[in-house]
Amino acid sequence: MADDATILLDQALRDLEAAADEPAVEAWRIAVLGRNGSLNALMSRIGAIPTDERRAFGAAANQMKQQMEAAFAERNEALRRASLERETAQAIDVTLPGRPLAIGHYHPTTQIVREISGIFERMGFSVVEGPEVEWDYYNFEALNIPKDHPARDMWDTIWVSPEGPRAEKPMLMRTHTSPMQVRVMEQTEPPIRVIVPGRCYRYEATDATHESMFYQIEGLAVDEGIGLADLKGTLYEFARQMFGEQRKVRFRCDYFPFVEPGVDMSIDCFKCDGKGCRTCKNSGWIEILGAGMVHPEVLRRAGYDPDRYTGFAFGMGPERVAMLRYGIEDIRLFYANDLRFLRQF
Ligand code: YSA
Repeated sequence: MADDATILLDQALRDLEAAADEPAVEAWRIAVLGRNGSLNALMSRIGAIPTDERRAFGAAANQMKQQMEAAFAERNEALRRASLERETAQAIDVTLPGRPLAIGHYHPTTQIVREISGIFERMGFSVVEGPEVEWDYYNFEALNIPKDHPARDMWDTIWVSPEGPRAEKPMLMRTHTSPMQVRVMEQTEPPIRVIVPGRCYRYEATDATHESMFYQIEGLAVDEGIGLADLKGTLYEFARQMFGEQRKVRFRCDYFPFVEPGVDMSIDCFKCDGKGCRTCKNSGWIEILGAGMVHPEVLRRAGYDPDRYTGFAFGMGPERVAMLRYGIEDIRLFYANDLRFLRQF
């Protein structure tokens, strides 16, 4: 009987050692320690033992049971720990180098708008912003462009009001930043020196230098005694800081109903050095802004006395400035969301 017990214990401990996972250990528990298990089967044979040996047998069997239960608990714990270690090892490999974070940067337009704004800020201009959805009044009327005036054709307008320009109070996506000239003058007394960066929208057939959504930076200076020389001096200084001394600058007469006289300013084409190419439409020049002396009628509408105050204004295309600065051949690249292009800046 005692031999049977020793054999049972040895065998059971070997089986437990061989149980490779938690279900196998549980099966072992049922087979050995369970109600119908081998330990109980051994105990049930106590009746066949001589009375004087029963006490010793009972004590030995109990000790054996405790030994098996302890071995079971230990094996269970060892398996649980091993499986936890396996899972942890799969989830985190602390020796792996970290994944590099993708670090973004400002869009090239934002970069150039900030750079241009910085140049004018150093010349004493402050930066203001205005609404992209605008009233017809500020975009056209207050700028000396009444309804049905042919000059409206210069700006291919995207209307917000469903009836278009025939609405009672027509609303549109601003076609330029010039409406902010009027808004600023309505709210401020001279002297004024502001620049207004922001998006503009035109119903435009796009090409290498025209987008339907693009930026402009408006400039406005109003004070007593401001003349065309101040306009040219300011813009020359801007061109010198932005493009360097060697770049050629061209002023020509131009027409805008809200200035008198009006000019536009071009820079010689970076691509062909002024010889003529696709980017400059064979002209050798890339126009970057329209400008002029603020029309007396615009000053009067804004509540200023045009006999006392004069001013200059300009509207610049920062994408065109960036094209000249970085040698970008097509403005449509700016908003095509191609990271191969954007990552270069
Ligand atoms: C004129 C006189 C002033 O006293 C003040 C402002 C102006 C500019 C006027 N408001 C205007 O919008 N003129 S413009 O139509 O010739 O545009 C000015 C500049 O914006 C252009 O020189 C160009 O650089 C840019 N631009 C115009 N249309 C564009 C564009 N850039 C990209 N895509 C377009 N579709």
